[in-house]
Amino acid sequence: MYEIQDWQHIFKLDPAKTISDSDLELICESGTDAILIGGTDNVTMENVLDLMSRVRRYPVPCVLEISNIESAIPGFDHYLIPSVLNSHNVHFHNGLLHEAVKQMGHMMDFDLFTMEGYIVLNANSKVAQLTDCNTALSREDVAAYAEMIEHLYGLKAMYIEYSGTYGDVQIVKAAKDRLNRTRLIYGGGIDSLQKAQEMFEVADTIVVGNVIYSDLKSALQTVKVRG
Ligand code: 1GP
Repeated sequence: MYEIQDWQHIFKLDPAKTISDSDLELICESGTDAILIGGTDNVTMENVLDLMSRVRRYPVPCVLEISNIESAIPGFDHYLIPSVLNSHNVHFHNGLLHEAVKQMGHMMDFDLFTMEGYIVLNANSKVAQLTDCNTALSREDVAAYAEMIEHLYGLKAMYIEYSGTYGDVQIVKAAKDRLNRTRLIYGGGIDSLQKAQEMFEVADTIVVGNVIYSDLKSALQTVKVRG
C-alpha cells in the first residue's frame, strides 16, 4: 500500500496553504493513492505536523516530500527525498540529504525513504528559483537524465516537475521511453481530467497540487485516471 510502484494518482498538499476540513475530507476520500505533503516556501515543523495529523484521520497513505530538515518529522507512512539533478547547486543534489543523515541517520528506517531523481522544468516556479535549476533542457537532455537516474543512480523514481504550469508531453515521453524499472512521476499544471489523462498516458504517476486550492471539483475529477 505504501509502495510507490503502485501509485497512479497523488494529491500534493502544501502545508503553507489553508484547506478546510470538508475539502480535506473530499481529497482524502477521493480514491487517490496517496497524499503527499510538500512545498517550497514556509514549510515548518508546525504546519507539517498540523497537516499530517489532519490527514491521519483517513486511511489513505500519508507521505512527506522533504523540503528542509526542520520539517522532516516522524509519523509519515513514507518519505520522498528529492535530489534535484538539474540544479547548479550541489546542496540540492545531495547536501541536504547528507546533513539530514548526519543528524538523524541513527534513527532513520531507510526502508521508508525513496529518493527521487528530480528534474525541474518550469523556470518561473519557486522551486526552480530556489534550487537554481537549468530549466532550458531539450528532449535529449531529459532522456539522458532518465538514463542516469535508472541505470547509473539506480533510483526507483524520476520526478518531472513543472510546478504551476502544464508541461510538454513530448519531453515527458522522452524520459519515459528510456525508463524500464524506474517509475516516472509527473507534476505540474494538471487542472482537469483531460490533462490528467493526457499526462497519465505517458507518465506512471501523476501529481495534482495547485488546483486543489483553486477548483476543488476539477481536482477531484482527476482521480478518474486510476485504473
Ligand atoms: C507541485 O508537481 C506538483 O510540486 C504539482 O504541481 O501544483 O502545478 O499541480 P501543480
